[in-house]
Amino acid sequence: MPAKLTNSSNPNSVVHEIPDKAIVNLSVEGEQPESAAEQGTNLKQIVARLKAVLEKHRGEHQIIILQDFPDPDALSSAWAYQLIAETCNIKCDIFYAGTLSHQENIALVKLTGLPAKKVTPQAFQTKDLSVYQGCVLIDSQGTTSQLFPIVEQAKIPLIVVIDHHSKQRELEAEFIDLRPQARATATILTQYLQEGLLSFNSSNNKHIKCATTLMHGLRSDTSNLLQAQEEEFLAAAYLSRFYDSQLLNSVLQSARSRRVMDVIERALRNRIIKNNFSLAGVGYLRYDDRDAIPQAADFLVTEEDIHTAVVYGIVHDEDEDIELVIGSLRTTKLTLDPDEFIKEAFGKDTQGRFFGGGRHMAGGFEIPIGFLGSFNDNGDYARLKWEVFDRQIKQKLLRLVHPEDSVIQTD
Ligand SMILES: [Mn+2]
Repeated sequence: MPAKLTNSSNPNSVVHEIPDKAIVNLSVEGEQPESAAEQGTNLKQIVARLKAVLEKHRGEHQIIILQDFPDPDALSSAWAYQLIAETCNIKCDIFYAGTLSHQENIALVKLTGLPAKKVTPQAFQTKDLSVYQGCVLIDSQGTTSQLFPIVEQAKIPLIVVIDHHSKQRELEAEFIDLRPQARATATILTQYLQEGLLSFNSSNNKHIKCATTLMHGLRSDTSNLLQAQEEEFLAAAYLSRFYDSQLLNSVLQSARSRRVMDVIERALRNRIIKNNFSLAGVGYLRYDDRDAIPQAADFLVTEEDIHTAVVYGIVHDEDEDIELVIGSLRTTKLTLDPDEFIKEAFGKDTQGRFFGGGRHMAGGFEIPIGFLGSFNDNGDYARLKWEVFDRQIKQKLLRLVHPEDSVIQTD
C-alpha cells in the first residue's frame, strides 16, 4: 500500500509516493542488534521491497554511481546489482570518476571484465543523461562522488541506495538499505542473491566472475575476514559454491607499485606517535597513486602499541587541475568510531557537507584546498603550502588524540 512519507528533518524535501515502508533504514543508532530470526524476516521483507521497486521500473535504464575511487566492495556490489536488475529487464551502466589506483582493483577489473566505466566529471557533464530513468548508489551515499551532483542536477530520480557506511546525508530514494552494522556492501548484495533475487549458476561464467569479485569485496572490507561477522561468513559460504579461487588468487597476487612503496616509506619516516595514534603526512602525490594512502594507513596500524593510524597527503588532479588533501584512517580500537572521529576532527564544508566519514574500523576524508591549489611549480611555495596543511591537519587530529596538547606553538 503506498504511503506518503516526508522527510521531517528537511522542510524543503519533496513528498514522494513510495511503497509503504520502502525505506529500510536499519541504522538507528544505539539499537540492539536483532536476533537471527528477526533478521531473517526482516531480510525477506527488504528483498520483497527491492523486488517490487525493480518491477515497478521494469525495462528502464539506470545509472549506478560509485565513489570516485571504487574499492572491490563497491565494484563487486554494483556488478551484482546490475545482474539482479537485468532480471527485470533493467539495463544498468556503472560509472565512477577518479581512478582505480590500487593494484588489486586494477587486476580485479581486468581479470573479471567487471563492467564499470571510468569517466571524468567534465566528460560526464556533457553526457546525455536523459537516457537514464533512475540512479542507484552502491557502497556510498553520493558524498564521495564528483558525478553524483551532476546526476542530481540532471534531476534523475534516486531509486536505490545500498550501503554500509554510517548515514552521511539525508537521502530520498524509493529503496534504501543502509546497514552500518554490515561489514561490507557485498554482504548485503550476496544476501539478496541468497534470498532468490537472482540464482547464481556455476556454469554461467559471468556469475562465477561476479561471485569471485563479491568474495574479494567481502575479504577486502573485513581485513581478510578477520573482522567478518556471522553474516559475512554466511555470505562467503554461499559464494564459495560459485567463485573461482584461482582467479581470486591472481587478483591478490598483484604486486604493489614502486610509487606505493615510496609513499609507505614516507609515511613510516614522517609518522608521529601520540597516545597510541600514529599520524603521518606524506606530502604530494600523483592522482593515480592516491590509493597508496589507505595502504600506508593499513601498514602503520600494524605497529606495536598503535591502535589507530591516519595518513594524509595532497593529491593533484591533473584533469581538473585541483588539489585535495586526502586522508585515510585505520583503527583496531573497537571503541573508536571512525565516522564520528573524522566528522568531529574536520567538520563540514561551507555547504554543510562533512569532509569525510567512515565505516567499521576505517574512514577517510577529502578536503579541497581551493584557491591555494595548483599552478605553482615553485618548490618553496609547494613546501610552504604543504607545511600549512600538514600543521592544520595535525592540529585538528591532535585536538581529539591528545586534548591537552591542542595548543600548538607557532614560534
Ligand atoms: Mn564497503
